[in-house]
Amino acid sequence: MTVAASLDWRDRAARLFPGGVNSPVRAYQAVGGEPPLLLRGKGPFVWDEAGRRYVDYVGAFGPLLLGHANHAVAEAIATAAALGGPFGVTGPGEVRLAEMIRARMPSVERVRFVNRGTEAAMSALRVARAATGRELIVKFDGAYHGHADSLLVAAGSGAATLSVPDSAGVTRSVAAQTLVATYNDLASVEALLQSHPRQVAAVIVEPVAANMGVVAPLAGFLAGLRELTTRAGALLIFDEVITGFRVAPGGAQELYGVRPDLTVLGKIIGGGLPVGAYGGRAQLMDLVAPSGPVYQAGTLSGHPVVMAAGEATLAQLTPDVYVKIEEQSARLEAGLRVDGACVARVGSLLTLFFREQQPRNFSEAKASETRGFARFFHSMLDAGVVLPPSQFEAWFVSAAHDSSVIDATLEAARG
Ligand code: KE4
Repeated sequence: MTVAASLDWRDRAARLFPGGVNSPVRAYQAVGGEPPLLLRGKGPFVWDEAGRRYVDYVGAFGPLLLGHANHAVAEAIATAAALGGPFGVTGPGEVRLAEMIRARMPSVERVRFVNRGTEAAMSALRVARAATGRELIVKFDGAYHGHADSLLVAAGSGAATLSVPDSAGVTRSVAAQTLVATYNDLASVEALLQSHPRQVAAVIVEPVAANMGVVAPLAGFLAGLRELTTRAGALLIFDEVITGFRVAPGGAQELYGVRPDLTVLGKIIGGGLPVGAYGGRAQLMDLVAPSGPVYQAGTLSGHPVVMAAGEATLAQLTPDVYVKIEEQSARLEAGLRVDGACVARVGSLLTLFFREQQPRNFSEAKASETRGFARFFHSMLDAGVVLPPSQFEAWFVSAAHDSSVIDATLEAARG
């Protein structure tokens, strides 16, 4: 494609989509410059309109744990698409994928497929409110659970506080039902639960925070949340949209040995196609229509092509694949030496923070030198490595990132 042609695409996109994009992070506002026009991907690589190849650490922001255009996933999609549908009734693909999820995450006794993580998180909150008869929820400053109104709130100080909306169009009354605590700070959660006795329906947490950059749970944090919520009669919801089937075969709940009441899923279980799911204890999930009074529905939920992509993905995630991903991710972490920056990593999730110490919460993450990150981002892009365009995103290492790809990445980072 000629440069003129690619400029034409950008001009047309700018006139069609808000900010020229269909999701804000893709506009590169946090790092500046024009996003490349990427037309093809295979394994760990993507190519732009001029045929330039990049090592890709965006990985569709998490779904592509097997890399781009995985052969078995692409075949499964083509086969399922050729069979027509969806048919408006439950199909074998939904059953098979749900059984694979449950086999890996025993806490998910029942599950409902939806079409994206936002929908899954929103629905899980509805179940929690119905199950407890309570209205308030607790989330963590810097955590992202999709763009449902009640989850688009910012903390004030980051300590226990009532919230104000951080998006136009979210009403103060909706935001006021969301309380915000500080990640890795059990006291901030306890303070909220004590100051709102018998009012909190659930605490929702990214068990490994990945939307403030990667921030690991401190020892005892997740177990502490389990204890605090149980004692308060509130549900514990793990948002495993990113961590699910990535940080371990059974996600963060397996890695840290903490069993949530409800789990929110997405990304990897769709193999790169639009998907979400929420699930948990049967007694809770049987509250969902048509077996119970919690209404939730979706035209394309459980789409056979999406189910086939998810099934083909999970089927390839064998123990030795996790070992390989861990080895390569550890090599990347060990080799990344950038002045003024430190590496935070959990499994194949990694962030290079432009600060001296790994942050333990969003306030510390926000103190990173984001201009330094932007400079680094562009130096890597110029060197043929495309990173997520924000200091507050995770790099996603895939099973396709082999030693030669990691070495090329480290070479690029040395500048
Ligand atoms: P979706 O509605 O975008 O499928 O999922 C929302 C969501 C829920 N929970 C967690 C932990 C998430 O990370 C996300 C979405 N992740 C972002 C990237 N950090 C999606 C990228 C984007 O918004 O374009």
